[in-house]
Amino acid sequence: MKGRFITFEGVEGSGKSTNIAWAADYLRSAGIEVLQTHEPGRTKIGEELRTVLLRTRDERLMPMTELFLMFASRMQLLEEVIIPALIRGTWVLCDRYVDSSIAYQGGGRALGVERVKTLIRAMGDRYAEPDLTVLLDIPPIVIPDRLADRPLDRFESEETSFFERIRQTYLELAAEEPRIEVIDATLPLKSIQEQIAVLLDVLVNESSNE
Ligand code: Z5A
Repeated sequence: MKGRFITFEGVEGSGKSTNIAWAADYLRSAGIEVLQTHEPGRTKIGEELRTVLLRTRDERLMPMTELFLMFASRMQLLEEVIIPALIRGTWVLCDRYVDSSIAYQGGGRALGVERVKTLIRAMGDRYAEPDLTVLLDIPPIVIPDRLADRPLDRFESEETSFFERIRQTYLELAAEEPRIEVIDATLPLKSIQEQIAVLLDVLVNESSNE
C-alpha cells in the first residue's frame, strides 16, 4: 500500500469530525492526496446498515447483531473505498475503525475485547492496519454539552456508565498499541491541532524519505 491510513477515535462529541476535517486540509496543503471517510456508512450498502444501526426503534438491536453489522459496513468500505485508495497512493483519514468495535461492542456492550479481536483476525488479508490512530479522549461528563444542539441517536441516548466503559477500553487499548496516540480533547482546538500536526509531520517526513 502506497498511501497512509490514519484513523480517528473517541466517544461522541470528542471532536473527531472537527479534527479529521482539519487534518485533511493540513495534509492537502502539504500536497498530499487525501480521502476522508467515516464508519459506519459511506458506501450505499454501508449507509443502509448505518440507518439500521443508529435509528432508535421499539425492537432491541442485539449486541451481537450490532457487532456483525458494524463489521459488514466496514468490509464494504474497505473493499470498495479504503484499500483501492491506499493502493493508488491516496492517504485515507477514517472517522472510526476497528477500535470503535473494540471499545463500543467489546467494552460498552460488554461482549469482550477478545471476541472483537477474533473478528478482526477473521478479516485476514482484507484488514488494513492503520499507520496512526488519534484517540481524542474526553470524560463522558463533557458529552452532553458537546451534543447539546442536535437530536440524539440510539448510541447517544445511552447512560453515562456505557461511555465510561468505552473510554476505559479505549485507554487500555492505547496502552497496548503503539500506533494509538492519546490526545486530551478537553483542550482548546488550537492545542489539539498542534499535537495532531506533530503526529502527521512524522508520517509526511517518513513517506517523503521513502
Ligand atoms: N460505532 C460502534 O458502536 N462501533 C463501531 O465499530 C463503529 C461505530 C464504527 C456512529 O456515530 C456511532 O456508531 C457511534 C459509535 C458507533 N456512536 N454514536 N453516536 P456518528 O458517526 O453519528 O457519530 P460519532 O462518530 O459518535 O461522532 P459525533 O457525535 O459526530 O462526534 P465527533 O465527530 O467526535 O465530534 P464533533 O462533531 O467534531 O464535535 C462535537 C461538538 O463539539 C461540535 O460542536 C464541536 O465544535 C465541539 N468541539 C469539538 N472539539 C472541541 C473542543 N476541543 N473544545 C470545545 N468544543 C469542541
